[in-house]
Amino acid sequence: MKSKLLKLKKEFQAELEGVVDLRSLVDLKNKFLSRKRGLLTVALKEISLLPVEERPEIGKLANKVKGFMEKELTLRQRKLEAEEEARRIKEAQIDITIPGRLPPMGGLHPIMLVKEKMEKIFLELGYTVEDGPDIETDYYNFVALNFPKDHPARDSQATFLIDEELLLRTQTSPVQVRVMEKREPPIRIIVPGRCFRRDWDITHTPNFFQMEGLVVDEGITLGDLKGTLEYFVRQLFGKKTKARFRPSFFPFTEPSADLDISCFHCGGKGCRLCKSSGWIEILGAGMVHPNVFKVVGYDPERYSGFAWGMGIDRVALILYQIEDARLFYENDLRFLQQFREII
Ligand code: 2NM
Repeated sequence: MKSKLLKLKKEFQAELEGVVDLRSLVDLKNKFLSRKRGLLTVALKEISLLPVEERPEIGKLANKVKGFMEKELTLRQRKLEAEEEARRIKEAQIDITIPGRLPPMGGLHPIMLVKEKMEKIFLELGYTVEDGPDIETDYYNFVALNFPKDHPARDSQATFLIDEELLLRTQTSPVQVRVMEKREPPIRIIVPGRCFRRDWDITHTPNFFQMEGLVVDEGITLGDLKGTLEYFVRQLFGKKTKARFRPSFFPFTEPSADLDISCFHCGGKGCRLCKSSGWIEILGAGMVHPNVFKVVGYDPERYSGFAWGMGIDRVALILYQIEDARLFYENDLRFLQQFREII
């Protein structure tokens, strides 16, 4: 029995040499120590068949062999696990010298690019930027701006009405009214912002951006209006741009004018952009109507002023020569990504 135990120990040691991974280690453990058929387990059970006087010595030896096997198995298991961990780390090792993959970069929407360009021109002239609510009252959007009760713009066909009183603003001019109510002249402001009209075709979307401006002080003349807006279009479209004013009509200005610029694409010779006319309409403007001043409590005898308004979407269409205004609101990345670097 003694030699059998020693033989088992030798056999175990020899086989342990051949163990290269955790799986063969488990096999080895089962072969010798499995609770039912393990070779040592079976040998231990045989001890009870020995004569009583031999049992203590053999039992002691058997327990020593068992302890030895268990200890060796544990040590080997730790070693194999450490090796495997080291291998995994090595395989997963990150090469920190490889250049990183850039995260997708966002950029400004073309309408915002144009808005910022326009704002910069007026900020340099000392104007401030104002804003106000998208949802307006009939009073600020129409009444205060001298629209007659039956004006076509007040029709539900043209305007998004919320109820009797509220609507989505159709221009940003209600903000100018609110500013004039709160402040005394001199006023020198621009008002970019979202506007809403019930339109949807290649040059109109129901949601669009407008930039309006207002100057009020003593002694402001049509000459100031012309000088300011000519300077503005030259800054925006280039020094060679010519401007021409045509008589027009708005309820809130008198006199009123539309401003055309010479086509910056063909230089005025006539092309697709200017529809062969050589001129492109850019904005509407005029001297603020005395009725508007009365509404906000300014004395029209003392103060005069000019105001203008233009579509930012429209300017973006013209500047970037885009075919269809609806592209601005479809959020197709193939379209938007083309503007990433234009500033
Ligand atoms: C335009 C054209 C002409 C305008 C007038 C005013 C106000 F509030 F002062 F009366 N704000 N904006 C104005 C004048 C707007 O848009 C085409």
